[in-house]
This record gives sequence, structure tokens and C-alpha cells, in this order.
Amino acid sequence: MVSQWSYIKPLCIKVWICLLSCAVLRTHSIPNNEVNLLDSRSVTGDLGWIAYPKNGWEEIGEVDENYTPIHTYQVCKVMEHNQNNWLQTNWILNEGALRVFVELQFTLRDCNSLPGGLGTCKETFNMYYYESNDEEGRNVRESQYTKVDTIAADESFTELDLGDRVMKLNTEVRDLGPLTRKGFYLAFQDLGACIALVSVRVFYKKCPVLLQNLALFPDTITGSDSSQLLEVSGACVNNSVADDPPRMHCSAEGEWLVPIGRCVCQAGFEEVNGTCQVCKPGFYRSAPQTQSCSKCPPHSSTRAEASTACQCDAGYYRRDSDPTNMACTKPPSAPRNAISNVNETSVFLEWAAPEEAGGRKDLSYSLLCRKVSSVEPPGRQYEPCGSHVRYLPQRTGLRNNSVMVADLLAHTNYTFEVEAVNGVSELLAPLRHFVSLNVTTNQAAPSPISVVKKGQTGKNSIALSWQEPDRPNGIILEYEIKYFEKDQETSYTIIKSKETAIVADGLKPSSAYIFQIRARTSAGYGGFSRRFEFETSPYLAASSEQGQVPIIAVAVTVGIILLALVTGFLLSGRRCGYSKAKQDPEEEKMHFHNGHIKFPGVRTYIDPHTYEDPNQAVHEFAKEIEVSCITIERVIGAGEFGEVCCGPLRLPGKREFPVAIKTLKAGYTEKQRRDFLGEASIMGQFDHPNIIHLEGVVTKSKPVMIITEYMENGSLDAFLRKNDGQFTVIQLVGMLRGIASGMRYLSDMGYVHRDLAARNILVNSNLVCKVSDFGLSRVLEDDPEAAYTTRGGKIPIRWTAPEAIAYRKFTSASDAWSYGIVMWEVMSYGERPYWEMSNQDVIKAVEENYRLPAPMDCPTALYHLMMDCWQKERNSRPKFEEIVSILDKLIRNPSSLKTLANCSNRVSNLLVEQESGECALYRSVSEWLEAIKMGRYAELFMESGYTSMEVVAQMTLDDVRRVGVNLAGHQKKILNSIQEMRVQMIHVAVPI
Ligand code: ACK
Repeated sequence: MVSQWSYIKPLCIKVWICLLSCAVLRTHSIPNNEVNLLDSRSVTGDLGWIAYPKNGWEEIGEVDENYTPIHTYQVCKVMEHNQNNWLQTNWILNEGALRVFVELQFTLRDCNSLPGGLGTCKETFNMYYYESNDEEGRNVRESQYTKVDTIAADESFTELDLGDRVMKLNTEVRDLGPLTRKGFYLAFQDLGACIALVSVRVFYKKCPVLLQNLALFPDTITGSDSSQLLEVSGACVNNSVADDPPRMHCSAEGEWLVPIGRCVCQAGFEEVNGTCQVCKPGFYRSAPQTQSCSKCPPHSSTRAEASTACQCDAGYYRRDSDPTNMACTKPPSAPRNAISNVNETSVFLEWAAPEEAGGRKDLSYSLLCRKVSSVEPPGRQYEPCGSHVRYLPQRTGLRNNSVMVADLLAHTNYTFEVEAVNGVSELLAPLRHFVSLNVTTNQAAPSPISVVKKGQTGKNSIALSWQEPDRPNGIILEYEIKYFEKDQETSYTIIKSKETAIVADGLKPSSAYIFQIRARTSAGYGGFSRRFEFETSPYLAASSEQGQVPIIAVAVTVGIILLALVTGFLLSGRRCGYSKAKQDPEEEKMHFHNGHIKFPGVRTYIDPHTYEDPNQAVHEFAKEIEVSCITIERVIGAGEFGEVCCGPLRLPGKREFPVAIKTLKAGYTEKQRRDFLGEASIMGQFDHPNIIHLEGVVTKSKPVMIITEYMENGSLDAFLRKNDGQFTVIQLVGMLRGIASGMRYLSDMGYVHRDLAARNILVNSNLVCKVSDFGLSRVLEDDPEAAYTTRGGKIPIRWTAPEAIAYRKFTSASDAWSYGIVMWEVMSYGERPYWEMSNQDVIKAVEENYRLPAPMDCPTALYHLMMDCWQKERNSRPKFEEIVSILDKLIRNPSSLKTLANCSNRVSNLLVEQESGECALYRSVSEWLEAIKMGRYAELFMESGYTSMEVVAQMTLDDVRRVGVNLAGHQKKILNSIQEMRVQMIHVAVPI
């Protein structure tokens, strides 16, 4: 062995030294996922490995390319037989690794290149390992080793390589595992090769410490298996919390794979470069809304670090449900400009949005309704309005600036508080921001009766009882019970009763009857109840024979009496003939057939002239008031007979309220006194919410006075002129409806007003209009000469129907004409009808069928109604009943008031012809052309610039031809229509 080695030695060793110093050894740095357990190159002193036999492996010190000393083990016993040279490393602690890698760098001599043939030369060597828990020393037997592998060189070197100084360094890596002990020895077995073991590196792999998704994953030694993935939990970095527990998987190759979950910075911190940094003062972060710290929203601040929210500044608030990034807000200020519109027992409240909405979008309104207590002292105590009151659409959470309150009590004072609220209002409760309104409801008819019960039933009679209506809205004066045999509606009976029970008799046996009941208060009748059907008892044959005679006799007698009464009434000449058969003092019974016998719904007006003594009439209809109850505070105007004043009236047992006081000036004649008090005699007969109410008269002292309710807004014409353009169309129609309702009452009473004009309508603080001035009719009727001289100097020609002017035919139909003029006055805000035309011109123009044009912005529907009131034929004019119902429909359907009657050819101060009055409704040239059936030329007219009726009115024949109307017939038709338009204008322009 020695001889062989010595043979090789000079040849080899030197060359190796040279070759090693020239070879490119493993110089790359160790990857960070590898941990060395042994690196022979890094050992400076002796490696101290054990070679056996001793002349086998030999440690030779070398220097690498950087002249750093390295240790190599070499063996080259290629020429000797039976080689078994072992080289055992030191004990290597595995540091917990279950799987380790051995990287060998070596050179190997190509056996073929050896001088002297192959001999016993080998080109491989074996690697073994032996595990132990501690350094067991050097006595490990061969058999105790576990073989790792036989290592062969990828490249072996030859003599030639030595000459070329080309080093063929092999690197082989093998892994061992799973390891079960604390450490191990490695051993290299040479069986006769020429090897230089240049370096041995033993390492294990780990997944190196990693910061990902704000979680720290520790150094993790890979598993024992090459395909094993170890799941590792991450630890959230400071000031962060696990959103979803963070995990990663460490692969056998030392790579982190498959991240799951993450950590997030806790509130008050933000993520900066994988760490959680604190939010500075003035900034906040409320995880998880935002990633980074945000500046405090408006009206909030924070002085602390790590704020999760900002505190609202003084006077600003935040709801729990408000997001933290929302500005702090305030409650709204009170709503503004609240107005009320009373319609009988309903109040429509409207207001403007508050000046300060508080910076929120959840503004809403709620309403508080309180009734002013009637308990003494009045006006100071409030009661809740009660559950019967309806709020449309609702009482609270109102998004719109209006609400309708219905089913209030009639003639009652209410206070409404409209409060603006938003999301932070409740935080400040009980502080409220509201606007309040005091409202007095009007008189209203009773609500329909809902409960009607059948009592004892006979074969000819049915006893009925019922409950007072839910809302009587006043004192019930009487009930009206209408009944008829089923399917015989044209023939019915009406019983009036002050009680809530009656017996309907004179019925047929075994027959079904339909009953309907309604109540009446001073405001008029309420609606009928629904129909109740009850049956009489069966006819009993046994008793019927005897019973029939008296029944027939009674029936005949009753029939004769009724006939006599009916005839009597008809002959007596009363306006509304009705048959009245008094049964008991509380009950009246009337029979109707096909509507021939009519009963008045209300009493008939009695002309005070029919009284011989006018004083008697006054005291019949008017209450005498003690002068001491009246205090005259100030003069509000001048009446025909004296001053009109106002002041409080204090009646015993009643609370004080303001009244108007009309006085009769000193030095009056007896006729003047009669005429003056005549008005009170008339007024005292009326009881209606739209008729001025008479409180009483003072006749026993001087001056003689008439005391009426006080109307805060005075007469309608002056009121409208003062508030020009201030009202909504609905408000104007509401006023007109009130006047029409008052007039319906008067015409039902058989009273003809004769001087209906806006100046004779009074308006109270709730915009309720009431008809007043009941003096003129007598003057006109009594004195034929007085037609042209009234207290104002002239008969109200402009308000009076032509037949009344011509031959003093004053009727409710002539009142309807005047009503049309009042409508015109209202819609034009108190303009003078027919402007400055003289009375004579007005009479002539009206006679020739010219009528007032539609006021500015007047809805078509209203103008049509006015025009209808001005029908020449008085029977064609609408009755007040119809007028009220038309206006009611318009109020219920406000969109019907949207179409305006202003037409393009409307020239103010020009009258329109009644028949062709439609011209006033031509809104465009094309509408006019359509109306005269020439619509096909509309486009040509437009193209030629004839876009308005004013321009069209100037057109000549040539113009019409130029437009492109070539047919002579059509030219004529168009020109005639234009001519007609011009005539209307000229007619009025030239004084008649
Ligand atoms: O337009 P006015 O203010 O309203 O002026 C006249 C004036 O008296 C002469 O008639 C007013 N007037 C008449 N009756 C009343 C009343 N009941 N309430 C208030 N003002 C009244 C009218």
C-alpha cells in the first residue's frame, strides 16, 4: 500500500494542490433557509476525523482559491487489493432537525487514466451514518452504520486534465432521515478509489422567520418527510389582532406556502410597512372601516393618541348608529312660516323647512295637537286632541312640509305644534324646536249615524233606535229618518224626530223596509247612514179580517188629511210647499212620491215686512243685548247708517269675545231705524258658518246697535287687494266654496240677496268667508226708483244679472250671476269688474253677449263656471247646490285646476263674446286652427312666424296666402275667424 501510494504521491498530491487552488469551490453563500450543522471548510484547525486503517484516508491541509486553509481527506490506494478505508466524522448534533442534507464536494480519478491499467481501481465510495444521543466515541462498528448511498462522480479526472489544469469537482447531496436521536456520525467508505474529499457540509432546512399579513411566523425546521407541509400559526404583531387566525405552511424545501388568515391593526392604529403605528392626535381609526388613520370629521376632535373615534365639539352630537366618519350634527331649528287652512273640521297645516337642518339628512316633522280646554278659565288649559283625530299621512315622521288633520271637533280652538326633528333631537330631549299655530275649526255637519237597531216589530210597524253620530259637531237639533218599501225607492216617507227612537207605522205586513237616518245641527244635515233593512211581522189571517177595516179607514182618513194638508200648503203660496203631518211635538212626518212633494231641508226665510210691527220682527229673530255688555273699542269703518266699531262682548256666563258693532247714527228717521234693524231681522234668521252671525241688537238704549261676530280680515275685496297674489289657487277656491255654501243656504231658505259682491263678503282670521249685508234687497224691492240709486250712489250694475237690471227679476239665479262676478273678483284679487267702463257700457256689452275675460292665471275650470253663471238664460245658470259640488270636486282633485284659461290672444281689459268665449281658451295658434278645422296649416303658420294669436289677429288675405293657404274656401274661413276676433276687440275698445 505504501509503495503504491508513494508511486502515486509525487504525481498526484502536488497536482491536486495545484488543482484545488485553481478549482472553483462552492463559494456561494448559504441560502437563509439552510442551517449548517457541519461545514468542513469553515473549520480552521484539524477536523479530527478518524481514519481507519490509519494509512487509509489522509488529512491534507490545503488552501483554497482565496488562500484560506481548508482540510481535505484523500485516499488513493488504487493499486492495492482489498481496500476498506473508513473515514468517520465527529459527532454531529442535529439540533432538532428530523431530516438533514449532506453536500459533498470531491474529485475522483478516472481509473482508465491510471498508468499501469485498471488494477483494483474503483470509481465510487460509500456514505454511512450512525445515530446516537451522545458522543459515543470512536468505537462504532461497521455493521452499526446505515448506508446512505454509493457515491459516484459525475466527472472524474484524467492525466490530461492534470496537464490542462482543469479541475473536475463533483458535488453530490444526499439526505438522511427521519432522524430520531440527538446526533449522528457520518462515515465514508473507500474500497479502492482515488478520491479527494474537498468539503463536507451537513445542514438542515428551515422556513426562515417571516412577517406576512401583520403576523410573525417563526423559524421552522422542515418536517422529516420530503413531501410534508407543516402548518404553522403566526403571531400578530404589536397592536394588531387576528382577523382570521394567520397560518402558513412550511414545505420540506424550506419555503413558506399557502398563507391563510391575517392580522389587522387594532382600532387607533394603522398599518405602516407591516407594523401597526399609532394614530396621532386629531386623527382616529375605528377599525375596520378604514385602513389608515383619518382626520377627525367636521365638528369633532381628539387630543389623545390611538383614538378610535373623535369627540363631538360642544353643541354637536352623534347618534350611536352614526358612522364614526360622519360629521357631528345638531338638532334642526324650528320649522318656519307655518300656516293653517281650516275647512270645517279639517285643518291643513303647511310650513317651510327650518333654517338650520343640523347637517343631517334625516329631517322629519312631528305634530302635537292640543285642544284648548272649554273648562274655565278658558284659553289656558290644554287637553290632548284624542285618538279620534286623523292625521294624513301621519302625525310623526312627516317627510313633507304639510299635514292634514281631520275629524277635529267643530267650533273648537286647537293649538298645533310642528316640531322639526332629526336623528340627534332625541339626545337633547326634552328640548324641542317647534312652531305653533292656533286654529279654530269651523262649524261642520254631523258625521253619519253608524248604529241603528230594530226594536219591537208589528205587522204594520217597526220601532227603531239609534246612537248619536260619533262626531255630532254641535248640538243635534233633529234626526231625519227616511224609509221606503224595499225596491220602491221612488215613494218614501220622511220622519223628523228630536229623539233617537221612532216607530215607523202604516207599513205593510211581511214586507222589507229600508231605513236611513241622518242628523241635523245648526251646520245643516250630515250624511245619511248606510241602508238598514228591517221586515215587518207576518200578516195574521185570523185577526186581519177585523183589522182591515180600521186600517183601511185609518189609511183613507190619513190620506184625506194628507191631501188636504198638501193642497193647503200649495195654495198658501209658500215657496217650498210641503206636507206636514204633526204626530207629536217632537216628530214630523212627510211623504214623497217621485219627488213631487218637496220638503225644505231648512227653515224658510220670513220677510220682516210681513210683520206689521217691525219691532216685533226684530225681537222675534234677534236677541236684545244689554248695552253694558258691550265695550266699543275702536271704529273700523263707516256703514250706510252710521259707524261700524268693534270691541268685546261679555254676556253673562259666557267668556268675552270680539264683536262688530254697527251703530245707527243720531237723528235717524223712523224709516231709517226700520231699515237699519231690518237687516238684523233678516240676519237673525240665518244660522250657517258662511253667513255672518248675528249676536243680537241694542234697541232699548241709544245708539241703536246691531252686534255681529267680528271678522278680523274685514271685507273680501279690500282683503284681496291688500294680499294680491298671496294665496294658492286652492285657498282661493276654498274661499269661493265658502261663499257658495252660504249662498246655497240662503237660496234654500228662499232668500235672494240681490247685492252679492266681494265688498259684502267678510273674511275672518281663518280665511273663512261669510256673506253679509242683508239690507239692500228691501230697498230695491220697495222702491222701483231705487234701482239706480243705492247707498253707494249706484245700483250694483256690474254684479247684477241682465234680467234683474231690465225688469227687476231678482231670483237665486240672479244671485248666481252675481256669484260669477264675485268669482271673477276673487280670481283677479279684487279687480273692479269691467274696469273703468261706465255702467251704461257694461249693460250694453252684457246685453250684446260680451263677458269678462278670464282673470290672469285663472284655472279653466273656474272660468267655465263663471261663464256658466253669466248665461243669459237664467235657468241655464248653475244652482248654488251645483256650484258647491263643482268646487268641492275641484278641491278634492287639485290637478283639475292646473290648466289655466290664459290664452295667447287674451288681451286684458277686453271682453269676450259669450258664444265664442272659447277664444279665450285658445292656448295656441294650432289650437285655434284645430278649432276651425284648419289644423293642417298649423305647421305652415309656425314656419312663417305666426306663433301667437296676437300676431294672427293682424293677418291680411295676402298674409294668409303667403303662409301657403291656397284654397279660396280655406282662406275665407281663416280670415272670417280672424275678423271675428278683431270685432271683439274693437267692440270693447270703442265705448258703446
Ligand atoms: O273692509 P272693512 O274693514 O270691513 O270695512 C268695512 C266696514 O266695517 C264698513 O262696513 C267692516 N265690517 C263690517 N262688518 C264687520 C264685521 N262683522 N267684522 C269686521 N269688520 C266688519 C268692513
